[in-house]
Amino acid sequence: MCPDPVPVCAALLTAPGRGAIATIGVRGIGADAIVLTYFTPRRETAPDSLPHSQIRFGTWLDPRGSDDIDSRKCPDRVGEEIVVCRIDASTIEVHCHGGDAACRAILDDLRRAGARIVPWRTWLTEGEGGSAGELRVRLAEALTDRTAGILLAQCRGAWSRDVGAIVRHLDEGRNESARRALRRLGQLIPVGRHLVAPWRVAFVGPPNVGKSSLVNRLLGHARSIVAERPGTTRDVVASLTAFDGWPVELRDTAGIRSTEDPIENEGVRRARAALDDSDLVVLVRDAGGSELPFLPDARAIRLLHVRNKIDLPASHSVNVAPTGARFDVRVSAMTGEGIGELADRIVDRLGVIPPEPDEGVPVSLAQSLAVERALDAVESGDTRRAKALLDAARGP
Ligand SMILES: Nc1nc2c(ncn2[C@@H]2O[C@H](COP(=O)(O)OP(=O)(O)OP(=O)(O)O)[C@@H](O)[C@H]2O)c(=O)[nH]1
Ligand SMILES: [Mg+2]
Repeated sequence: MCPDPVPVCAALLTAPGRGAIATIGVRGIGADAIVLTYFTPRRETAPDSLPHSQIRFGTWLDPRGSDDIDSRKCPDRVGEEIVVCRIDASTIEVHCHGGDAACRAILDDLRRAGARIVPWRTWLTEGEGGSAGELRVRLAEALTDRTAGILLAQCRGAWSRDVGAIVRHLDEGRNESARRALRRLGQLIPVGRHLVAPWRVAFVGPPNVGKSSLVNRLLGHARSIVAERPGTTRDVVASLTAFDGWPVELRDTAGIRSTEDPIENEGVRRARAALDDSDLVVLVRDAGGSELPFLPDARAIRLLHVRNKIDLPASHSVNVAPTGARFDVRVSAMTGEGIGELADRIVDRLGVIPPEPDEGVPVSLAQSLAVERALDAVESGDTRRAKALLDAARGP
């Protein structure tokens, strides 16, 4: 028989799928009672509570097939061997075997006992509350060690400390210092936006210039099909990688040309759409001298002009990019020459400004808006509004 429903929630905290162990969190008033309904510790424990800051090894008995909780004492029933750990007054972790079956069985038992089963994101946001909970979710979603380090600094209070310092500047009339610090936070908005979402970099150009070969080289594996004949790539092929610890989605696109082929035409349409929808466009040309039927507007899009196939002698004099400027990078996807420089130039052109260690960074849209609006307010002399905006976005 299950106890009456209680305000307890439970969540699978480790990623679903195969693994040696998995962790299930149980939190709320009555979490002990629910866990002890199924869990029999090897060592004697008080009947209705688990000891603080200690772990207990024991057995989770599956009570299915019986309404009688005391049937767990039956010697012929086999349970799951688990470790239970009380984290704080209201939170318990159950460490069980990994894989779907064991986790599902335990979560089913918890649900039957009245626990609300929630996704791990909800577990984090409800547990920490407000912006601290959102930060914990972002930390779990960080795409690289570098971006995780920046998020960890925010979890430890870098953002709220730095914003608090700006509010103090304003309180004490140091408006110039506040303005400088807000400008710095403003510079860090793009980085904050790309801690859990990658920068998008599209490789665009005429057919056959080696766009797919370049993307494959940068990725280090043959993600896109490469062929001698033009018109090979038809779709936008997106792949996630990192340059210098910054997450980057490389988008290989169809060569842009006029064609009667409806499938290739759709590829060209998608390539043109990728132009508008990317943080940077790498415009690739080769020694053949073929050009795009149009030139992207360099005022609207960040562009990097790349000359590929420098291992081949140029049949035309292709030494300058269509803008008249020199190519930004000269590479050979075939030999690998210039590929390291290409990765560096992509990061430069994206305009990534790395924060100092332990520096505050706005990581959410609300924080970025607060920085921009507070800066506007300071510049127009409305320090009261600036303080209100920053206080609201400061978090714990
Ligand atoms: N010599 C030489 N050949 C290259 C280089 N890069 C690519 N190629 C060759 O150029 C041809 C076209 O390469 P792809 O990478 O498929 O070119 P693409 O721009 O993706 O072509 P589409 O998908 O048709 O637009 C293939 O035969 C490649 O092997 C290079 O740096 N040097
Ligand atoms: Mg291609």
